[in-house]
Amino acid sequence: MRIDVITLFPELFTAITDAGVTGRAHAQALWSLHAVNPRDFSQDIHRTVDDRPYGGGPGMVMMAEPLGKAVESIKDARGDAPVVLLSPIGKQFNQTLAEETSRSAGVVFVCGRYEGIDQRFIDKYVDEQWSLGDFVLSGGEIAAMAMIDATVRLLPGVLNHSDSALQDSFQTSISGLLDSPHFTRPDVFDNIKVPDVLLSGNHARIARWRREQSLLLTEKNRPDLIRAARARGDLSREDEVFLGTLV
Ligand code: 4HQ
Repeated sequence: MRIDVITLFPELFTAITDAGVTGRAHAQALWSLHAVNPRDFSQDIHRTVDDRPYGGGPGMVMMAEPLGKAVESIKDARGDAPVVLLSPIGKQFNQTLAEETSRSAGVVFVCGRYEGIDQRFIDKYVDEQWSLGDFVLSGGEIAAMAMIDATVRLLPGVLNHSDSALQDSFQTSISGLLDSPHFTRPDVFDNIKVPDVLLSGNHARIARWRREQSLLLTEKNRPDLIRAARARGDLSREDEVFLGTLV
């Protein structure tokens, strides 16, 4: 997978190219990152990329021309990958969008800074707008990195244990329930013992216990996800009995 980013801060992306699961996958060439700095396409000696807003008001606005030239510079390399602007007005990113992106050839992320971006750039070049959530960031870079991380770990061959992506919280393809709690050695910590069932060696009982913990945790923290799982037909009669929906 090829990911392009248009950013004034390309060095920030070493957080995902040089560390952890995404770093290992990058070293294995399972994905590549191509950062383009709009400052390199500025027209003046000061390498200006922002200016004061027409009509007045606080802060600065990113100029259309350096951003447009940055996108034009990757026109041939990006193929038909969509140009995605990180913005709180966009579609909220979620696991389904991460899955769809992981099945695509790539994305061009445009990371804004300052108060905003000249609307003429957005109208001419941007195909979609995606949001990390309902909060205000100082730049699109952290949002883009979160989305790239969620996407890259779904690529074939990235996770060493083939099941771990499927078991994670929010992985909609298994059940859309939250993950059950995890424990490792020692078996007693701060006078608290690991649940006996996990030491029993009885894999059917362990699987049922984990399912019930998922149901409990999801009912407590995200009852909306229980309703969605029920609507999809993902809850068994046994699950419903456990939740107390049935006798
Ligand atoms: N932005 N999800 C970048 C965000 C944001 C979000 C506001 C986009 C600031 C400079 N991006 N500008 N939420 O808050 O993606």
